[in-house]
Amino acid sequence: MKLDIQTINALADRLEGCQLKQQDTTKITDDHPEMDWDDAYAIQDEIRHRKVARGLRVIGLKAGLTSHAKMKQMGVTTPVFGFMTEDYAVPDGGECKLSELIHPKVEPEIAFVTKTELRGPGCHIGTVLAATDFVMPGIEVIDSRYRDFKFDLKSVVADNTAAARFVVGGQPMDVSGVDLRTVGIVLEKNGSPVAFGAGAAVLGHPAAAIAMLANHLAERGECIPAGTLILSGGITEAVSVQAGDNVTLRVQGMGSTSMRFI
Ligand code: 0L1
Ligand code: MG
Repeated sequence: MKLDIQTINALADRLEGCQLKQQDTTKITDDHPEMDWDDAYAIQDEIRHRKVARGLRVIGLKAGLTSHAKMKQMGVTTPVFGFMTEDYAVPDGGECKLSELIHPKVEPEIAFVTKTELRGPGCHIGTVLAATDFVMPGIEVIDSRYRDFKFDLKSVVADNTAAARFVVGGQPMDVSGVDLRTVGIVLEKNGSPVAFGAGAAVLGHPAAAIAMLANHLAERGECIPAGTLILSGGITEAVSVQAGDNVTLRVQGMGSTSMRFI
């Protein structure tokens, strides 16, 4: 690690402060170019500790930047991992308040729920499918705390991968009933299709993103516990939203989930 604990704490305060006050900031590597990956995840960990200390439960994990469309959109090459607390969950068909966010965008994703613990190293698509209880449609609302979404990978890891809100719903499906590579998705805004894709856009198979997450956690001595909800990453580019927008994700064979921005 290159940063001392006082700097890690100050950066966690800065980033979480931006989230809580709906303010943006410049990317933190501008001020700390020496920052390494351990520093970036340590800042994210500090943000998680602050939320848990305020009584919020961590209710899910996420992989981000897992599709070539997203990587190209953001000019990066590697997936990143983050967490979601209970206040990020929007009920299916419910409302998402723009006044609590900076400049949100939505991403169509496949959500996994595990039935057994997943512990790396060495996790692969097979171990992930064996440990999966069901999959279902999920929309992630990302809200980078960085001005104009200008960041690099370490800055986005420190910012908990822009996690902000999510909704899951539709028809939960056993993984034996679906080929997650070829499953089709349509993201609609106000009834009009705005993005299309198939599961394979995520690292060739969405379960590969979950395997990468498990192997990443293993390097930190952690695992994915049974019963964990995990968003596997945007299948398409992220789509901007405004007040009044209704966003629906339809996934082949799994129904739909939606939210409305107010
Ligand atoms: O979920 C994700 O793909 C993370 C995205 C983080 C970068 C962004 O703000 O688009
Ligand atoms: Mg995402």
